[in-house]
Amino acid sequence: MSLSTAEQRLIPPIDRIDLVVVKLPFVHPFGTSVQTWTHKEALLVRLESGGVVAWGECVADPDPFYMYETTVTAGHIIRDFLLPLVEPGKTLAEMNLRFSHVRGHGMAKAAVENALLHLIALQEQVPLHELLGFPPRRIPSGISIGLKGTPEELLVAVEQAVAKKYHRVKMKIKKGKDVEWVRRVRDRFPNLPLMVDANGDYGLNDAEHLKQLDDFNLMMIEQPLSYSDIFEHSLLQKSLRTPLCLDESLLTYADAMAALALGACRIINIKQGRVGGLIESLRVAEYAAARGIGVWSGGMDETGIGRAVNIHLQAAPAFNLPGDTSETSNYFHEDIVDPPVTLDDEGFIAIPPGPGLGIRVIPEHLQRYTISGECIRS
Ligand code: OSB
Ligand code: MG
Repeated sequence: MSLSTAEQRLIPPIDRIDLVVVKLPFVHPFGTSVQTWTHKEALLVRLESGGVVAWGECVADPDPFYMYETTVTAGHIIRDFLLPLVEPGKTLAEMNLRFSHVRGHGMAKAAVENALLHLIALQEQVPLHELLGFPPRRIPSGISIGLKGTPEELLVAVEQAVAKKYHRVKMKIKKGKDVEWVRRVRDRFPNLPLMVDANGDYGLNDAEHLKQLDDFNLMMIEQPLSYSDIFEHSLLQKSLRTPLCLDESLLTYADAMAALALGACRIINIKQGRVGGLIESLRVAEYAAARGIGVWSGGMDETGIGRAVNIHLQAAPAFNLPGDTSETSNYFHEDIVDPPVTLDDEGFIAIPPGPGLGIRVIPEHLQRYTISGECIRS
């Protein structure tokens, strides 16, 4: 399998490692049932090797409201437990085996793995998707629209997304902002590929209420029940026609196996950071896709570094549904990388060409949005 080629790559000697935290204001607040974020704060891993500089973005938020990891816990785990396991001359497969000694903390692991894969791709002068084993393809776009104050505001946002030709639109829901809000969008856009994401706001005792969503021909309902549940989703799925999609509940390959075996979902959202990196994501994606499960790449409102990683990952054919990768302008007035992500006139995203991620970190922008920096090794 092509995947093994990336796993068998050797870790290069590393001259310098920095952990940098950036904080960028969002164009508009991003509301979910668990938190409203006004900024993207992200921990970046910077590697320097033989004059080549590579980056990995940790997808953890500064708070533990989506997932238990935070930028601070990720810094701690990376500095004190993961980097000591990164040994030049060993393969990435060996590194991942060592990383498995650290329980959980997939976002921290992914940040290190992403940076190393970026470094290796740059040194070999190949695009990341090629290092992972996949030829380029146009990536169908999707957008995640946060909770709004009124249904009218939501309709404006959906209208803008439709005009951009996004291949599917996801709207966040929570108790009190669900069935009627979906009805409003559906009435206005009867044929739009539409889905909802509850970020775990409901319980199994809301099953009758959620059943009403079956009337709207939704592509899926993402994570209706608890972030830590798989079993109850399998009960809920039996009572709904609409496919369920798991996000928060799937932290590992074993979680995905359990979810599929129980029939807890028909679709999975893979956030490469949540499952511990690109190599692990491809294992999970290929496992699920081979069993007829819909697979797509989620997002964490990443800066241009993490966004580029998600785009390269989606070159893999196992990602068989449009994901949550939307245009840079949907998040930031100004990003830390060039070029920004844009859609073509058919709503596709081109994989940025060139070695590595195909993007350039803009030093002045990086400096403008950096809130802390720490050199770990030099
Ligand atoms: O549940 O998918 C989610 C963003 C932050 C935390 C959780 C989620 C999201 C998104 C946005 O839905 C995805 C994106 O646009 O990157
Ligand atoms: Mg989600």
